[in-house]
Amino acid sequence: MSEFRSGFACVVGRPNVGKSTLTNQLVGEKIAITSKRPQTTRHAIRGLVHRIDGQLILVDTPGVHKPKTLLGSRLNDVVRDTWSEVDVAIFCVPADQKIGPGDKYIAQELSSATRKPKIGVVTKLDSASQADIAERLMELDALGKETGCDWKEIIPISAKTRANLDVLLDLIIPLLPEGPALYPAGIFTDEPVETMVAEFIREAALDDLREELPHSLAVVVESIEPDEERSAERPLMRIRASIYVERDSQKGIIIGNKGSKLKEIGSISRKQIEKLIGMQVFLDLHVKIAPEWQSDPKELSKLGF
Ligand SMILES: Nc1nc2c(ncn2[C@@H]2O[C@H](COP(=O)(O)OP(=O)(O)OP(=O)(O)O)[C@@H](O)[C@H]2O)c(=O)[nH]1
Ligand SMILES: [Mg+2]
Repeated sequence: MSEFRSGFACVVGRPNVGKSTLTNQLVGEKIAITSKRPQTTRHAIRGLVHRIDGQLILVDTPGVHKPKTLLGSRLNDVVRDTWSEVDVAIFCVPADQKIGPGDKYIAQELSSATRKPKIGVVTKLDSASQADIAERLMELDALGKETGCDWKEIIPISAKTRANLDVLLDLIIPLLPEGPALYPAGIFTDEPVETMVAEFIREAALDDLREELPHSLAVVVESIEPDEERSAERPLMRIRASIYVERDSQKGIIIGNKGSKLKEIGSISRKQIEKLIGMQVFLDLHVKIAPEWQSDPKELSKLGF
């Protein structure tokens, strides 16, 4: 019988190509928030895949892009730091868009950053025609040769329909070093509860937002405390969180007409938070302004970047 393997694989690519959706599907739990807007993920998120033949620690990363703000360049740095630490890199391009200069830039950087094995993945298989998928696979093959990425394998997948997800895992596990499990069974992520709560709130707020507003949002959990007046049979967690925006006009959008938008953000995220912590939650949300926080080093560090 072959030895048990364990190690790290990062998921990289341009914004919005489906990295977080893929990570969640491989892990089998929602650990990373997703949205139809680009630049959703803002930190490296570890997710665990437990198998009989090995343990894979997936690292979902922010989409690499041309930065317009200090936040953007810090996010790109997060990705570069991750490349050098993993055993395998999973490079994603979407089936429904031609490979372009953004993908080439990332592949070149990845190639010079690490000599570790790389897998080329065409995502969103369900959203493209057979002809488009074939074209994308050929483009990805050519990109690998051009940039020196030298893909170990190239595979089309769909996180939505789960097509080829097990095949992808079968390709990754043998590339990990032999060794014992690094995390106990039953754990899906090492993200702190505060971070997951803040992210669920941000995801609920992102829904339906237009133009630059998604980028202007940040969420900070101020406190998580059990309600002392509740009995042990009916516990309640009180969570206080702040949603930051950059301008007064944005504050109005997040609060909505008579508070309707804020109420909706609360009720959508509360369901996910209750599932996460396994008890009833009272969510106290406040909207605050941090002018130009995406480009202000002091504000960025206050917000955890
Ligand atoms: N049709 C289809 N849509 C998908 C699939 N995977 C992801 N998407 C959609 O693509 C959009 C972006 O998905 P994310 O997983 O947030 O993308 P990401 O690469 O993590 O984006 P950033 O965090 O911004 O870098 C969302 O609207 C997803 O629902 C898929 O397999 N099929
Ligand atoms: Mg993401």
